[in-house]
Formats: sequence, structure tokens, C-alpha cells
Amino acid sequence: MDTMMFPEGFVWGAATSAYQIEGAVHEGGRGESIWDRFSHTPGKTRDGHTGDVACDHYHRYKEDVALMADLGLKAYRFSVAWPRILPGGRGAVNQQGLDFYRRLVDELLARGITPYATLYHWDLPVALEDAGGWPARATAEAFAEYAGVVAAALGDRVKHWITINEPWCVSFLSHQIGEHAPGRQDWPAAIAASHHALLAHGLGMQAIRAAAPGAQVSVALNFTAAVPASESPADRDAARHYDGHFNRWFLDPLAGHGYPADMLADYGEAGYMPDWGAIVQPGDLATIAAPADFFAFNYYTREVVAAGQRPWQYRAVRLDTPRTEMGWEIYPEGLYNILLRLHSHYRMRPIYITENGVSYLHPVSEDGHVHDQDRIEFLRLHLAACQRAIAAGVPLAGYFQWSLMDNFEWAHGYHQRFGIVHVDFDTQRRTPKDSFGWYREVIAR
Ligand code: IFM
Repeated sequence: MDTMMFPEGFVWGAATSAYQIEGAVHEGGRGESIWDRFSHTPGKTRDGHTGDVACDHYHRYKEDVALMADLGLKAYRFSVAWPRILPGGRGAVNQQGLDFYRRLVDELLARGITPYATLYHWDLPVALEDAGGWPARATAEAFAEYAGVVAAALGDRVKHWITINEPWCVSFLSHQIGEHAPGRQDWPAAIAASHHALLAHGLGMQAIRAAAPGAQVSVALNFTAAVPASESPADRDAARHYDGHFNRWFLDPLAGHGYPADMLADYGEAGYMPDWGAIVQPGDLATIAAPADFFAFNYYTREVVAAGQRPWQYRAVRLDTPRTEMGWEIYPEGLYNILLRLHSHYRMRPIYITENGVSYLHPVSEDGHVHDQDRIEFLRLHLAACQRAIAAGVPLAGYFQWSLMDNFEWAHGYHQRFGIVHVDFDTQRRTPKDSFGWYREVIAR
């Protein structure tokens, strides 16, 4: 890191999300979320793990903020649990829920750490799921109501907001692949959900700005770099489709280009489309494309894709390259390429990386430390990619490491560890890993 220069005021952060760390699912008036229901359904998560206790952050938030202060963190990205605020999804507000986040934010501010609040990181109240969930337009409208409530309560203290985390996961991973709650496998439902997640962002941004003038708002997309396995037209077409499905389907409407015509054609030809004319209502695209105050995205890996059985269908090709515990290829060049693309093609500014990190399973050693040199190397390579992008003129303003601490990794339960702080889930003991010390050094320098 000696030779890397970052701009003055660069935001050094770390991130978590509510269901992954809070626990206390039956406390403080919290309602049930789709992840409570999903994780308690046999066979949905590895070894039946749930977020019932997770990192017990609901009770230990002061200790956790003290760790952040020790790290020298400038900013902390957390998420607000919708069912803590509106246990029934809409209507009655649970003051205890708002009070919890107010206490958390006050603790952060007292330590000089800027809060970045994400409003939706996947824990939809079950009442809304039972009324149709994300495939129903009413969920986007309910999100705007919820966003307005939280912004009105915290807007005097929180200036940076993320509406929806990873709309691709909210829609396709959850409604088509079915790996995440609510676990559906239904293409038209997934595509409808994708529109409503983007619409929720647009409506939510309006509600936040109305309730908290001066707020800075963005969505957080997740990008996977798509690389064709060869230069053959079929492989290139598979990569085009992959990029369209994961990246452009969300990026283009946000940038004011509408949904990509090639993807509408692909989905249409495959019979995947819902009744699109009824779903995309007049004014929706303008709502989605309203300029955000910054542009946020999460980056982990790339996929090398080759042609599948039919035109544009793809299959992932596994090269003999280093992978993480999740099986994801380590590919910092993809981060560099995406940053340049966002800048030169989409003209996004300023840009924040709101998640980047890696799962490795190092235990606490006999010397009491967690030696995770591989995580340090991963972070170093990705920060080097950021630095190169900045040198090439990309207006990158901040970087949030994922994750501050080991936590509930969704369908993988506690079998994956992304933290720079090790958590013993039996005792809740926190042990900063070697990467924590390394990141502290980076921030300090
Ligand atoms: O843990 C998740 C997070 O909730 C969303 N982005 C990806 C992370 C790692 O899988």
C-alpha cells in the first residue's frame, strides 16, 4: 500500500446488514421477515442456520462501534430492518425499532463515523410477501412509505442513504433461482420483481428527499464482470446476454436508457416475460431514472461464459484460477473495468464501492490471532484496482469493505466468513483478524 495514493477525503468504510448481524428477531416489537420464515423452513439454509441470534449486534452494538472506532473507520454502512420499523409492512410504526437505529447512529456519530443507511437488505416483512411480495407493485409503494418514515426519524443524523441493496438478488436470485427468500422459481415473477425493486428505489428516493432535505441517495447494484470464454460469436453472445442479465438490466434504466432491447428480446423469445405493458406504467421509467446523488455498487467476482445449448444461453466455464471459499474467482481486473465503464459509458459520479470482500475460513489460532493473509492480499489487489481507476480519472469517492464481522451468509448460514473481525458464534467473542490490523494501517495512511 506504500505506493498507492487515494484522494483527500476518500471515504474508508465497512459494511454489514441487519438480518446478517442483529439477531433479537423477537425483540423490540420487530415483525417477521421473509428471511425468518425462509431460514426456518427445512432445507433452505445449510444446516438449518438462521439469523435468530447472528452476531447479537442488537445487544452488542456499542462494543461493535468501539471496534469500528479502533479500526479508524470513517464510515459505516448498515441496514435498517423494515420489520423493526413497520412490523406489518405498512401502517403502524414501531417506535422501539426507530429508537434502536437512533441509538446506533448516535453511537457512530459520537465516534466520528459517518452512517450510511441501507433501507432494504432483503428482510421484507412477511405481511407484504403474503400480499404478493416484490412481483406486486404495491410492495414498491409500501417501500416508499417505509423509506419516508425512516428518513423523517433519522434524517437529522443520517445524510447518506442506499435504497435497495442488489436488486438482482432481490429479483432473480430470490424469485427465479430460488436460493434466497422467498425461494420462488418463476421467471415472470422475477422479472416483475426486478421492475418493482427499481421502482421502489425511485419512489423511495423521492420519499427520502421529501422527508430529509439535503439527503444523498443511491441504489446499490451488484455487478459481475462477464468475460467470453473465446472470441467465437456464440461465446461473445453468451457474454452479452450474461452482462445484460446481471448488469445492464438494472444499470440502463437507472441511467435513463430504459430496459435493454436485446434483453427484452431474449426474455420475450424464451417466454420469460410477465405482462410487461401492465407492469411498466407511464412515468415509471422517469421515476427510476431520476438522477441519484451518487452511484453505489458491490463487486466480488467475474464469470467466464461460453455458449450454451440455444442462442445466447450461457454456461459458466471454470478456469484454473484462484478462488475464494465461496468458489468465486479472484478477479480484481473486473473491478477496474467496471469502474472505467461506469465512468466513461454511463457517466456516473461520484462512485462508491459499497461492498467488496472475501470469505475465507480461518479459525482463531493458538496464539489468539486470526492469520488471514489471503484476505489481506485480496483486499490489497482490489484497492490497487481502485487506485488505478482513480489515476485513470474515475471519480471513485469511497470503498466499503464487506464485512466488518463474520455473519449469517444467507443460504450458506455461518459456513462462510467474510469478516475482518472473527466472531465465535457460541460465545459471541469478537477477535479482530490480521486483515483488520492491515485495513487500519491503510486507513491511517
Ligand atoms: O453477504 C452478502 C451481502 O449480504 C450482499 N452482497 C454479497 C455478500 C456476500 O455474499
